[in-house]
Amino acid sequence: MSNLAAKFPATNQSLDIMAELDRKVHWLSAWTIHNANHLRESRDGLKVGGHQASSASLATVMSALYFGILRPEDRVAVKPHASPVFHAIQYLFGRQGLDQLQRFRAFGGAQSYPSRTKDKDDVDFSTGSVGLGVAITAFAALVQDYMAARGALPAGKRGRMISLLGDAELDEGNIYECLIEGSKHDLRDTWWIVDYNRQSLDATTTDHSFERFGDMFEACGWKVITLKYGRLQQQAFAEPGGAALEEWIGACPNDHYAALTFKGGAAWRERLTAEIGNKPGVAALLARRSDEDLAQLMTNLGGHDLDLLMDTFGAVADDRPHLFIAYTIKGMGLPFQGHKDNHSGLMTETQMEQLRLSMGVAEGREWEPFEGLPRDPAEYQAFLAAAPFAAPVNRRHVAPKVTIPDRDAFPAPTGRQSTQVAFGKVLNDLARGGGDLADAIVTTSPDVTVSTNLGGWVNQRGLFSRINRADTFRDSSIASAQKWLASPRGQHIELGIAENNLFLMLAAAGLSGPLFGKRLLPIGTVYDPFINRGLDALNYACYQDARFMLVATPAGLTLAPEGGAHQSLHTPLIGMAQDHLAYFEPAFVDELVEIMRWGFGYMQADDGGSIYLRLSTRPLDQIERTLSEPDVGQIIDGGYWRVAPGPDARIVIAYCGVIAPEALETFEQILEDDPQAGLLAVTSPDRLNSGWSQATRARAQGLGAVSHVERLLAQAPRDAVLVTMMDGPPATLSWLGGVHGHRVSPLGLTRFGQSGDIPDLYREYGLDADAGVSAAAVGLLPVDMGR
Ligand SMILES: Cc1ncc(C[n+]2csc(CCOP(=O)(O)OP(=O)(O)O)c2C)c(N)n1
Ligand SMILES: [Mg+2]
Repeated sequence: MSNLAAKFPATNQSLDIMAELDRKVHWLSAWTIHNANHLRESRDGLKVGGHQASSASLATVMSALYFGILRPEDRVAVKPHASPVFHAIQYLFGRQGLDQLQRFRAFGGAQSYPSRTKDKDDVDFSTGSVGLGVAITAFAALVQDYMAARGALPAGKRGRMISLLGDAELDEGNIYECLIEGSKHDLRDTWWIVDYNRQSLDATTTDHSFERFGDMFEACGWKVITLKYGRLQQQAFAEPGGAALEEWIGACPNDHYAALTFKGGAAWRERLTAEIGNKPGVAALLARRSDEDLAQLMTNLGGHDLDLLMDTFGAVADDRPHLFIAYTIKGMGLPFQGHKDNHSGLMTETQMEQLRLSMGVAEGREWEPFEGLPRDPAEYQAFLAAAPFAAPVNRRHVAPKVTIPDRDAFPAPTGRQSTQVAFGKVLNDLARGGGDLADAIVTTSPDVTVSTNLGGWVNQRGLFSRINRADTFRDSSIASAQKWLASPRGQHIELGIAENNLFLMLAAAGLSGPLFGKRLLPIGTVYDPFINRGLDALNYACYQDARFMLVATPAGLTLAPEGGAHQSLHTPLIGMAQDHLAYFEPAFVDELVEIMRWGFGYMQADDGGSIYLRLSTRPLDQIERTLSEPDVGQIIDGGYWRVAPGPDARIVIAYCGVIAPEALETFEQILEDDPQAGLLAVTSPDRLNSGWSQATRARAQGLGAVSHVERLLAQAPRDAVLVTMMDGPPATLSWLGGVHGHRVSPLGLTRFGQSGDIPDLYREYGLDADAGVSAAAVGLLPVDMGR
């Protein structure tokens, strides 16, 4: 028996208390938005916003969940624009401060959309970009299975991963990508609860496509439960004339239903009388109700019926994924309920005043948690304290760190190598060597596992599946370099070709520490150009501070014969611009190995982040060298001088990544004219650039700070020309000129690529040594002579 049942054995009593608290949730969420828009001082004249209608739509569903159904191990992604409801509920639980509510949407206050990183109450998943918060719950359920298979979850502590979503969110394609992936992995413990108010942002949705949605989910193994009619309606349907009413509601177009909801009781009566008033029993059924009662009856949809919601959620006894379609009314109980324009609508001061009076809230006591409710506050407090969700359980774990083995565990491959192959070898070595780090790594890839060189790792660590799956080819003695054996012990999660899913998988696995108490170090591989396909999901993963290593390979024009559709041009700028993601593009494998080793630590550091490695299939002759500790420090900080410029240098070549041989060739040719020229290797334009910004900010605050790039470029005489070379946008490096005011001749890609071999393509796109030398020569010319 739950605490709640033990303490409040009379179900009716607890339901009544819950219904009263639900009223309070409605009130507080509306009031919080009102306060932000109408009462708080505005300094910039901007509309603050907040979604009173969207909040009212989902409030009762959320009350049912949080006050009765949820357990601490359950995790919830809340519909973004129901954030005020979430904060109100947390406030009633005593887990959200009044100050935060009063500063809703203000700096330092409760966030407009639930945010794991910015909100002070306990947000499980950030939401905001619709659709992504839905799908991440499925991936979190998969991660939970992965944890359970390793015995990393305490017995009986598997939670349900729950998404509360708007119906228009179901138009987002990433949901169906996730649905398909989920069915491949025998998804379980996932609930998606649709706030089916048949309104999106712009208008009322006109069709009844939900019958189709149900079919789609059922085809993917989900149980679909529709909560269409509330108990009042169900009772009315049982009265004489009720069948006609039910039939009428079933056939009523969404927009008509919404418009009548807005107009209210008299309009319902007029319409129902006109359309079914002559059917047996209907006139009497209507006559037995006042206009107000009739309006209440017609808006008593399943998603607003606490009793029904409790029964429905409470009755789920299995772990099948569940889709609940909860019929609701957008703006339920508010003056603009049902109005097609209510998405951004705000109640006026007068309307709010009326709501206050109807809620029994005394003026000046609007924020009082239990104001206007019939019972003693202590009774509500006791009820809330006894709710299963309120159990004093730590919901945000601080997982122990995984020890990174010393350098011996990371032997840099020797000989002619590409960074992509070397990446595969590093993982292969880790898999073979074993240990905590290897055990904490989980890899994932959207159907490019083999072609991104994860094969060796998978051969040793296997694929993850809740049930053992044989490797049929191996069992049939058919030769293959690749084992494809799946088991609960496997450490690679194979995904279909859907890059959104890759990033959501990385997001979920990258939150395993705080969510499940054990740290995973997820590594995802993808073809670099297809980062674009999942870019919003990547941003979403970073936004909530999930930690992962993204290995994007192959990249750039250098992928020569594969042609323009596979050559990524602009991803370096994504890497530079993306917050919480450190982008590296090493040329040599010893650099790569050091970056990976450091990266596993960075992924775990409190002030760390995720890693993006942009790699290549082009084999390069490696530099014979042993890196010292300071060398490694410079590689991690973003660059180092391969040849430092002399005091009279006129040219400096700065390159990043796989273009290293052409940069060296350019440099060697220039040496003939400029024996003091310099050669700068950039391993991370992102780290150099962000270090510079940080130092600039620190200096503005009066702190002494010099960034790595400033120190590096201080060695180049001020009138030297920087020739920057990059298999990517010239802008990735051309900003280097701004650091100390060097002139820059930037080389890089500004046009789509095409098939060819490297010499042809580098010549065509101006990335060969000839182009480098010309760029240097042009850079040296005075401005009025063609520069
Ligand atoms: C990816 C994305 N596109 C657009 C938006 C802007 N937007 C916010 S809410 C919304 C419609 C929401 O409708 P629904 O999901 O039905 O929620 P309701 O408010 O009706 O509960 C849109 C288009 C967004 N937040 N994310
Ligand atoms: Mg909607």
